[in-house]
Amino acid sequence: MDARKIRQDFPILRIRHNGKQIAYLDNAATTQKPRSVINAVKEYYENYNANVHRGLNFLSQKATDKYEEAHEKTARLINAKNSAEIVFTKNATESLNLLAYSLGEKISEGDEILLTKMEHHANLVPWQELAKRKKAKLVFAGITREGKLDLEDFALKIGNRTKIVSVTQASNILGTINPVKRLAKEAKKNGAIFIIDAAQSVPHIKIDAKGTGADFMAFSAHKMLGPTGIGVLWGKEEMLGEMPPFLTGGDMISEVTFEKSTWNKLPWKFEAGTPNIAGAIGFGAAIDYLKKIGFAGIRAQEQRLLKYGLKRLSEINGVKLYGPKAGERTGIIAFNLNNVHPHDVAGILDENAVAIRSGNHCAQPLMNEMGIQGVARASFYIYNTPEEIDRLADGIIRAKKVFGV
Ligand code: 7TS
Repeated sequence: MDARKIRQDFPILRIRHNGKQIAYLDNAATTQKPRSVINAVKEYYENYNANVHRGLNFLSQKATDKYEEAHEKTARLINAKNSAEIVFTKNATESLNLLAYSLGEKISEGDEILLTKMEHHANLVPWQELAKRKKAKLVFAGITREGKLDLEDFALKIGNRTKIVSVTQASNILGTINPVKRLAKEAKKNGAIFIIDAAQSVPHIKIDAKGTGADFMAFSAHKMLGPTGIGVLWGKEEMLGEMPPFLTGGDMISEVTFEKSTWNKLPWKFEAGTPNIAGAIGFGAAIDYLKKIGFAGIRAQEQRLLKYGLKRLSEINGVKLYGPKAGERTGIIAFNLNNVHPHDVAGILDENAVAIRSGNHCAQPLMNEMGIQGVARASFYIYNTPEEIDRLADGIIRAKKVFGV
């Protein structure tokens, strides 16, 4: 894998800010798009824009074929049984909301929903709302001082009242990779539904949906080179088949009378209204691009960057790093610099065209648990280079001088 060559496929990486070339290190928020993805979207709008599943005209047929092909590519990417198991949503957040709504039927007063203390708000707030509606209880597995999931606590918190377990596969702050296969086994032993928030894992590691033992998985295309506005819910066919739809209206029905309706087959039952056709087609092109590189190469490259980044940043006096050691995490480095607010660190880096993110990263309870207000976060992807990490380190050293710490 040659990051320098890969960079040439990403037009945006040429742009300059304050006279300096951009070093984009905010990939956990969203990734940049290669020309093949941009062109696939453009091609659709220029050559076969039409609605899907609606017209017999040749444009609609081509759009439908490409839209359905994107479902198939996604199914193959994560090793789903078939494309009936792939529901396109707006993003991981919508996928998780769909589950919290649609699985709500199975929840009664006193039931427990088990999450972890490292969840993104997207895998917390929908469950809070469900718990409120059904008078169910939210339970949280803790984290260790190293920033790993406390497996003993997880085992203690799961029991015969647990109906749903929903866990992030990779933390968006600590980078921690959770042993989802093992957690799924424990959930199943207790008769619970097991859900994976895979927003930070599918873009970075080879995923085997069938093999994990999970029932559902949620992720977003925009964190893996695809367009914004397109997300995925994978679910076991028999589970999705039993569940009521989340949104209702056009395309998700089989037959409609004035009195009642019946539902379309999977996955269309869960895709009401005109979907994000361009987004899905762009996502298909993103999957092709990632597969050509291969996930073994992607992971190895990210680990090289991570190790180099951890080394460089640990050499700077006053930098505190969070999260487990390399090998047990993805290419994310969360850090703080003495008493400097993370927004101020990010501001100094931005002056030098080094783009990171700062704040609570939509995981405010985790920040509270760690006893901090926020962190600065650099996150890597296939086009990043060690030179960009040097610029990150130089920027932090400059921030030290500016703030006199
Ligand atoms: N789950 C995790 C673990 C995430 O990191 C995110 C987004 C989501 C769910 C929600 O994804 P969305 O596409 O529906 O918004 N995380 C981040 C982040 O860390 N910085 O910006 C967005």
